Amino acid sequence: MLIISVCSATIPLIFLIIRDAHARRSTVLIARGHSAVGWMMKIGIRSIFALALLASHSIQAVHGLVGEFDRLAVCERVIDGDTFEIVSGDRIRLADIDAPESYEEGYQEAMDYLIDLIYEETVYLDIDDIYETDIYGRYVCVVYIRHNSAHYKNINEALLAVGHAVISNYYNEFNHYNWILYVHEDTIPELHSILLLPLFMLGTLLAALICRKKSKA
Ligand SMILES: [Ca+2]
Ligand SMILES: [Ca+2]
Ligand SMILES: [Ca+2]
Repeated sequence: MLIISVCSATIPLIFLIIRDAHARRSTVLIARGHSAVGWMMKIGIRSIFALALLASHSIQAVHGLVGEFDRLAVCERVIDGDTFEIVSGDRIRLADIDAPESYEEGYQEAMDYLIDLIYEETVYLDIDDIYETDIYGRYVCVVYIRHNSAHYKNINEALLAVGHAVISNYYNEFNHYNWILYVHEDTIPELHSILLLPLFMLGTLLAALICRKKSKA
């Protein structure tokens, strides 16, 4: 997801730079009275890029608020109340929470609760975009499951809500103050990103074609 965000922000930027270099040449032509239409096109293309940049930054701002789905997986084994394994063998550590260890009170209850929620279920993983894994190589995630036709359930928040885990905040992309137990699917920005990416590609391609056509003229 981070890659998509970076691309969405940088592709329009790169073309802005290319476009600017091209525009300097056009300005010389305009000054010589060669192209009045060129100046109009220059303004139009710049507007498109400005909108694209604005949209890409909006997506990134939204990411920080409500989360995203970086990966789909199936839970194969629950290790304790805050750690589980997916079918690929990767381990998932629930971000910013802590459930009791095997020698602590409440260990079994927390683990049983997590088993009830996710064992052999499809899980939607929002992986930490900053570090991705912790020092043990476990993916640090906020985990979601399908709750109903319109909502996902935030598992990290669910464990907190029933008291099987406590906040243990680390530096990562997540802020537990923003978590809500049931997230409406329309607020998951991944869906918007999927729609927006082809628009960026189309806009970029269009601009490249216009630049090329004008260069030939
Ligand atoms: Ca723990
Ligand atoms: Ca993420
Ligand atoms: Ca955090």
